[in-house]
Amino acid sequence: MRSLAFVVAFLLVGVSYGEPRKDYAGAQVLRATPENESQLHYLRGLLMKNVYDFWTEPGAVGRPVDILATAFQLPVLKKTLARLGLDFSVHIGNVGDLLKESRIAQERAEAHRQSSMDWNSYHRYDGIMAWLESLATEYPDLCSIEDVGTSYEGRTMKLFRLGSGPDTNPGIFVDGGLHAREWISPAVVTYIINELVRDRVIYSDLLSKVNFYVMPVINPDGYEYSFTDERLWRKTRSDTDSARGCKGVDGNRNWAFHWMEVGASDDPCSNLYAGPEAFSEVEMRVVRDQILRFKDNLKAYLTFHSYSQLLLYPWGYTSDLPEDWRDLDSLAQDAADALFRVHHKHYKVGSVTHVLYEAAGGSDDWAKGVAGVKYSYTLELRDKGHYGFVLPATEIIPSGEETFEGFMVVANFIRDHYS
Ligand code: 0X9
Ligand code: ZN
Repeated sequence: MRSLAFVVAFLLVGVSYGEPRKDYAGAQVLRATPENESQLHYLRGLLMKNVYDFWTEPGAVGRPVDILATAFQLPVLKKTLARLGLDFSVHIGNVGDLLKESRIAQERAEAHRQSSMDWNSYHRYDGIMAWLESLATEYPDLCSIEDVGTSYEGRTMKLFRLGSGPDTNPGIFVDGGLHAREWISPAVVTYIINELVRDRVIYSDLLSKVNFYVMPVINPDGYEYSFTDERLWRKTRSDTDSARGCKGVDGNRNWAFHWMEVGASDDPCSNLYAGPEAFSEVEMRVVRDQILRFKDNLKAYLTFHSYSQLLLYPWGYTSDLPEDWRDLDSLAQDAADALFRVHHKHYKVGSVTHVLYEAAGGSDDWAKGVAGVKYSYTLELRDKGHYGFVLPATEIIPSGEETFEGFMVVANFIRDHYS
C-alpha cells in the first residue's frame, strides 16, 4: 500500500529526466555576510558541495551571499550558519509563495496581452524570435535576421542585426538569456532593440554609424525549461554522464579562456558545472562563432545577466586587471551614472573579481581575451535580491528605461571614437 502511494505521489509530482522537481513551499532565501576568511572559506566549501542553490556566490569578506534552502533544508542551514557565527537574515520569506504569485501575474498578463510583443510580461522563446522576424520584415533597410545555429534540443538560434550602414562600421555585440532563470535579461535586451527601432529617426545617426549584433536568448532550451518545468533553472539542458541524471552545463563557465581554472565545478549536478570540455555546449559555440565572424569590427560586447545591479568588466579568472582597465572603468562609470539618473538605481562598477568573485570560463573574459573585443562587459540587472530572479514583470519597463540610457552611453561612445 505504501509503495503504491509512493508511486502515485511520484507520478503526481512529475519527474523529469531523473531529477525530482523541487518543492519550494516554505523555501527561503537567506542572506549571510562572511566577516572573516574562515567563514568565507566555509561558504565556498558549502557552495561546492552542491546541496543549496546559491543565488549569489561567496566572493570576499563583507560581500553578502544569498542562499536558497527548501523548507526541509532550512533548519540544518540555519543551524550551520549560526554555529559558524555567521549572521544571516531571511531575505525572501517564502519562495514558494513568490513563485506562485509571479506565475499568476504572468498568466494574467498573458491573458490580457494586446499585441504579440510587449514589456508587461515575460515572453517565451518562440514569441521573441517571431517578433524579431517581424521587425526584419517591416524594416528591411535597418534590420535583418539570420538562422545561425540549432540548440541542443533543436531550437533555431537567430542573429538579429540592426544598423543602416556598411558591415565595416564599428560593431557592438549584445547577448542575453545565457542563464535561463534570469528572465529580466532577454526582456531588457528586447526592450533596447525596440527603442532603437521605434525611434529609428531620432537614432538615425547612431544607426548609420554603428552596427548592433543581438542574440537576446542564447540558452533557448534552458529558458524554455524555466517556463515549463523549473522556474529556477540556470544551465543549458544537455545530457551529461551524470549517474544521478543531472543535466546541463553552466554556459558562463564553458568558454575556452582559462577554462575550469577557478570558480567552476566538474560536477554535472552543480549549477556551476563547466562542462566536460570548453565549448562543450552547442549554444555557446554558436555565439562564439558569431562573435568571431564580426570580431574585426566589434568594439564592445555586452552580456546581460541578473541580479545585483553591477557593471562588470574582465577579468573573471584572475584578480589581475587588463592593462586598459581604466578605459573600461571610465566608460562603465559614465554608463552607470546615466542609468542612475533615470530611476536612481545604483549600479556598482568594477572588475568581476574585485566586485563579485573569481570565476573562469565566462563569455566576457573570452570576448576580450580571445576575440579581442576591447569593451567587454557583463551587466547584472535588477534587483539587489528583494525578488532576485523572480523579478516582477512590472519592473521590466523601468529596468529597460534605465538600462537603455546606460547602453546609449556605450553606443554613442563607440560611434564617437570608432566611426
Ligand atoms: O557567475 C556568473 O556567471 C555571473 N553572475 S550570475 O549571477 N548572473 O550567474 C557573473 C559573470 C561574471 N563574469 C565572469 N565570471 N567571467
Ligand atoms: Zn547570469
